[in-house]
Amino acid sequence: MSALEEQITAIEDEIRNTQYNKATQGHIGRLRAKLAVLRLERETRAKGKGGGQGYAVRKSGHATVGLVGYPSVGKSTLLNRLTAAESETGAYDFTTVSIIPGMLRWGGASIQILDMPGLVPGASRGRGRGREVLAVVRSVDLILFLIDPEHTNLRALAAELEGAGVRINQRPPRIVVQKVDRGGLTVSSTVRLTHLAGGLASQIAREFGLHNGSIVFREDATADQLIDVLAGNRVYLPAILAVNKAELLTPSERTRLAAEVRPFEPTFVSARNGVALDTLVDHIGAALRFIRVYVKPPGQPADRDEPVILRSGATVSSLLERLPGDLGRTFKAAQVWGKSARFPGQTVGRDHVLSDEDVVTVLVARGSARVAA
Ligand SMILES: Nc1nc2c(ncn2[C@@H]2O[C@H](COP(=O)(O)OP(=O)(O)O)[C@@H](O)[C@H]2O)c(=O)[nH]1
Ligand SMILES: [Mg+2]
Repeated sequence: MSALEEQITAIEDEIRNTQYNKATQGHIGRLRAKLAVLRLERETRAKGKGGGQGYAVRKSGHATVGLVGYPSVGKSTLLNRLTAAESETGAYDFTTVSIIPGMLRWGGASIQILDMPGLVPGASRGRGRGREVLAVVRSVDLILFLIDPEHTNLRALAAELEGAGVRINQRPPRIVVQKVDRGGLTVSSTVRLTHLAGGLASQIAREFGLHNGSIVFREDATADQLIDVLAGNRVYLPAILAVNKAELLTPSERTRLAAEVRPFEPTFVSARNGVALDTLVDHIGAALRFIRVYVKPPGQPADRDEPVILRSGATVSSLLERLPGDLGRTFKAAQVWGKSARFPGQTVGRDHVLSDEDVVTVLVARGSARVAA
């Protein structure tokens, strides 16, 4: 074991063996910060050695879903059932050694599903090509966890993702950090801090080498949340859960399993028998939060037959990227009718956030071709 690995293990052990309470919360917070810094160092070294490169997966479609689960739970079977992909299946572990994509249609949107090699404990530390798989997981739009009656340890699976900097069903902490050259460190907050009182926030910041600058808390954040912001390489992804091989479970076993995995609300499916797959696809579609936007050329009716599919939170800019022509350059303004408009036909700029079923007219600068799409 390298000296770095030894330090990491020692701190992990100490955290595990320290009872968390008011008296120890500061100590544990500092240990967690030290650990996060050492893990970042490990990442940097792994990248330098050519590890963590990730698989070359071409993203296509309106969104990408990563199928994440232990080996043999039926990920490849499910992918083959949902899409036209041909992913190898087998009754033994490690069948899927590369990442297989498949495409699914849902309400006018095409959704790419990636069958990942099964995650094994220790993946985030590099076991079983774990680092490469996790690098791909970081780039998806939605995680679909798949478990089966034999592999129900969702917590351990989630922990591997956590270790790779993925935050599941959380929003980014409302903490703003700014770094400057001199003048010391100021910590302020708009709310009372209960987890990071008494100088703990600045102690944690120092572990990350932040000695000059400011930290502003807009929520009562935990040490882990501050560490996430300081580490800076976290991704925040939505996730849903399906339980495969559900035909093997009695109703009461289902109820018990559902209670175990809360707050997830699992969809019970049988990939092999094709049971409840439509329900699962609907859950995937809903979780991706698509919106439909209709383009209306000036002076003409909107094209209601072919909406442009975007993700919730998309702006006029995201729409421009999806339309033919060089609208990013020639764009002047847009007019919007629908839920996102304050009044019908409101004139907006590129940063305007669109809503489902908005109608949009794109206006281009004089001299360029007038009309969008
Ligand atoms: N009983 C049962 N077995 C299934 C189901 N789906 C897949 N399997 C079996 O589980 C084994 C592993 O499937 P595979 O798709 O290769 O799993 P992966 O390693 O997660 O990709 C195979 O023998 C499948 O036939 C299911 O719904 N019910
Ligand atoms: Mg497989």
